[in-house]
Amino acid sequence: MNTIQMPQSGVKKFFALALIMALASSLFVIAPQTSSAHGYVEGPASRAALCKSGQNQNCGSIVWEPQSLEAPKGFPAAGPVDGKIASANGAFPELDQQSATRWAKVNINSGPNAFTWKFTANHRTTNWKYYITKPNWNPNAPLTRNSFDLTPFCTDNYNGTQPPTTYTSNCNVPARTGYHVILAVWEIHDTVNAFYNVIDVNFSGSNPADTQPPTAPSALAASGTTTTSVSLSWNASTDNVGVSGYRIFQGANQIGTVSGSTLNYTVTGLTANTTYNFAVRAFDAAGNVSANSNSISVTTLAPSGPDTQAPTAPGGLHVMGAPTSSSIMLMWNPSTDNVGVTGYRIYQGSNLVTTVSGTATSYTVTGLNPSTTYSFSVYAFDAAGNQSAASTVSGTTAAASTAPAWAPNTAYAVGAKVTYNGAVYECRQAHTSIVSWEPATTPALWLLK
Ligand SMILES: [Cu+2]
Repeated sequence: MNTIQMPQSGVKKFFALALIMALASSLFVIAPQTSSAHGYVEGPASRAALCKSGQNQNCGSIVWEPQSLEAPKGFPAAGPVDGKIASANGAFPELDQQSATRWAKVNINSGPNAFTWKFTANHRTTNWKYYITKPNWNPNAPLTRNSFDLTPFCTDNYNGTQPPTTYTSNCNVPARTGYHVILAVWEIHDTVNAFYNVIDVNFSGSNPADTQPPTAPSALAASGTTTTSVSLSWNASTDNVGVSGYRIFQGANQIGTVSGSTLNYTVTGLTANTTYNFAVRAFDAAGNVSANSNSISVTTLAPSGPDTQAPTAPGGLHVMGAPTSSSIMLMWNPSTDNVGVTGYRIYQGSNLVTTVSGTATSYTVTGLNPSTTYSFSVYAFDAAGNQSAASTVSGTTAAASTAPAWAPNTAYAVGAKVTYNGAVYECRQAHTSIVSWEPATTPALWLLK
């Protein structure tokens, strides 16, 4: 178990720093952010997670939504600007306060560690990456790219598929002593954004590191196979300290996690008459992971008779990110079906806008009017023409922007706003524009608002 070390007093110093930070941040206009929410690191607990649990104080509104630290993807070339890395670009400015004593710390050891994300919407994922501050970083200065070793110590690729609602990366944390900050980045596959979480850690060196992984689970077997599900069971692993849990893999992807005392898992949402491979791995509290169990291949049953069963309604339908003045991005979780989901129909009010494929989980509705509320419905359908019940959500477009259109051969100062392809961008570095430096392709120069 990781323990939490509370911040030491240094109260005077902290308030002086807080005042300076408050004055500094009041110089900037913080744009209201309505981004929807999608996940955070719960173990070792992120700065925002410790705000939610109350171990960090005076955190601002992040206590209600530690899952909302969203900014453009592509760190370190793009992503949140220096000084606003911990707040994912400033929507939660308290998180950018930085001193050796401002934040509670989680004790960890170098070597194998498990990083567990909790997702409120488990979107298709490109990867998770983990960075750590340099050995000689300054814990009393704002976090910048220069604070971090910009080569991630861990990259966990996920190939654009959908993770389970709780997902663990197993990483080797480099050797450090004392207080450091780990930056965990979740890169969403089908949007322009990523989620940025900092974790305040203390390398105590007090516990000898556990580096011995559990034995591999054995005798993995399948039972109760249906057209869309299969039940897996296995024999327990052993470990020098204790088995914390098991991870279930379908092909290369982790599809679920169970506790160390659970020796079975039911896989659902499969497609009929299709072959899948499964394996299970055990892990311990230090994040050591066993070798794979035996792997098994299972073929789901073919449907008998005509298919009359409709897919489930798309779950978790939501508006993703901030709508522009003319577009709204919809996202949902995949429907399941006894045979397979062929596609989704997207309606604006009662009008069919489009049909997308059964593997799509997002669609951007365009051609909308500014400052207008729209109602959208999404239905899943299968190859036999069965259609699910509707999932419905409403969204409101942004006000029409008064910012001028972006143009080449123009001098832009930091903070200047322009419109480009219907979206508003803010200049992050003074420059004179040229053709090929359009805002959409130069994240180092322009921040999508
Ligand atoms: Cu989303």
